[in-house]
Amino acid sequence: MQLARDTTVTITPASSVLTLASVSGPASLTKAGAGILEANQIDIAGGLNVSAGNVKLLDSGGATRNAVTSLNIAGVATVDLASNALVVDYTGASVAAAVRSLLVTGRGTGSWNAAGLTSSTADGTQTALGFVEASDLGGAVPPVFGTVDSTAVLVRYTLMGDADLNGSVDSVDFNFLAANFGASSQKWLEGDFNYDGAVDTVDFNSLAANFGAALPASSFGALIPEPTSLAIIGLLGVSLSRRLRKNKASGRPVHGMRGVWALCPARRDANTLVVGLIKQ
Ligand SMILES: [Ca+2]
Ligand SMILES: [Ca+2]
Ligand SMILES: [Ca+2]
Repeated sequence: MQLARDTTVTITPASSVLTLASVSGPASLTKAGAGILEANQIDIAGGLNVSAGNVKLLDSGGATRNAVTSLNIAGVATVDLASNALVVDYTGASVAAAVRSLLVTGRGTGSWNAAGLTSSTADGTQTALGFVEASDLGGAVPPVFGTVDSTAVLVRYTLMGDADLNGSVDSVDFNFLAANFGASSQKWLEGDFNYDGAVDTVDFNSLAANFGAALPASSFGALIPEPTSLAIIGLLGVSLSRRLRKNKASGRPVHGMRGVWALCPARRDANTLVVGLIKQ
């Protein structure tokens, strides 16, 4: 559906479903009514406003890029991103905090099945929706988001622990988490994968469980197997060990590391520290 001008689509009653291949054009889309609007893709140079009901982006065998210039979801309404990606290409003041608030409500109690910006594909254990301010990625915007300017908020379905939203969980993600460990009021990029603001052992365990795994490039089959738990422990242990030694040698505090020590019941060396965290 090509939008030539701002358009309101009303779907009612709640059991009604309107399925569109794609929605594009230089205009805003408002979805009203308690029914469901399904689409393979929404890529518009305008806002997406959902005053009621559900807008669902369909799974299509790979992460589809969707784009809007603003996103408004009423309290009882839902945008279901499923396994896809969304660019909120705003102008002016950042909308990152507002998008995060929509994700917090969409996550609900952890199952990603509540009103707001949510994902019926995410399970909240292995997968979730992550978000990031594009400018915080330092130019390393994952290809799934296409070309974006510095004023854009990026959201995608991905693995828990994938801080930089590139679809895999590795040492880059771990370093984001480690640098902020023990801090509060943090965001996904900084290692808060369960949206409580804190970067702690819950987030660490999510990352550790997916360490070495990647989203399938073009299918939704089994995730690429991760290495053994022992390998995860060893790798993370080495990384933390280096940080701690650096801290000790310089005499200067490394941000976040105090929290790691405080949480560890057995801290004779760095490897013991990490094993202790994983076992919590
Ligand atoms: Ca922009
Ligand atoms: Ca990553
Ligand atoms: Ca957290």
